[in-house]
Amino acid sequence: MGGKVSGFNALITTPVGKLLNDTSKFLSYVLRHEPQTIGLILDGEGWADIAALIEGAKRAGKTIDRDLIQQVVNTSDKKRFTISEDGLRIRAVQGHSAKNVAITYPEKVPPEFLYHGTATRFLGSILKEGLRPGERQHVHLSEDVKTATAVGQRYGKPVVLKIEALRMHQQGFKFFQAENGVWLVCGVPAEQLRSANQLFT
Ligand code: HQG
Repeated sequence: MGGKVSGFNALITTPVGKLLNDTSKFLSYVLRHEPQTIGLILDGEGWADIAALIEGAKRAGKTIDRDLIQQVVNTSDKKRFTISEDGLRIRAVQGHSAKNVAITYPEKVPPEFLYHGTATRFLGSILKEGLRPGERQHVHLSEDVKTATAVGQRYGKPVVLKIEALRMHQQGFKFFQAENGVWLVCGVPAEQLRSANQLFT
């Protein structure tokens, strides 16, 4: 899907902003989705060796170094990446589609409501089938309407669904929260969405 490669909201009009944005997209691609395209291996928790990442990028014709990686990590608007304490490894904190990655997220009790931003053109299907993770491993939910609207905007005219998260949790659904605050759930059944009956456009 179009949102598979993630952007970066820095000042992309400046050369430095553009470099950071391009590198962020590249890191999202290899650390979430297609590590094998540069011969990189992610472990089950999503970690990649930074030296191997730099080498793999070089072989693919992309010059990146530790400083640039660190800058992207520090300035990522959504805090997409983390570097390990020993400084040797990096991972994307959520959003994976790579099949061998299954990050152990802390299970948490969600707030009463969470929000999912999507495009109006997906609504018919979503209200029929519920929210599905698609190519990713989880459905992503936000704590506020503003963030969810920005997420939905990536695919067209945004619409935000209000999810009765606490009620779902009480019914046995497991909720997780990634380090960057994004809430994750395996899916949201259509009944939950219809009963909440709350749309923000
Ligand atoms: C939609 C960004 C039809 C779903 C964001 C979404 C997020 C359905 C799209 C993160 C459906 C999947 C994830 C159904 C779900 N029928 N469409 N039954 N169920 N959909 O990109 O949540 O910038 O995989 O509504 O901030 O948009 O990458 O998920 O529109 O946290 O760091 O299918 O990506 O972060 O799209 O975004 P995505 P998402 P980054």
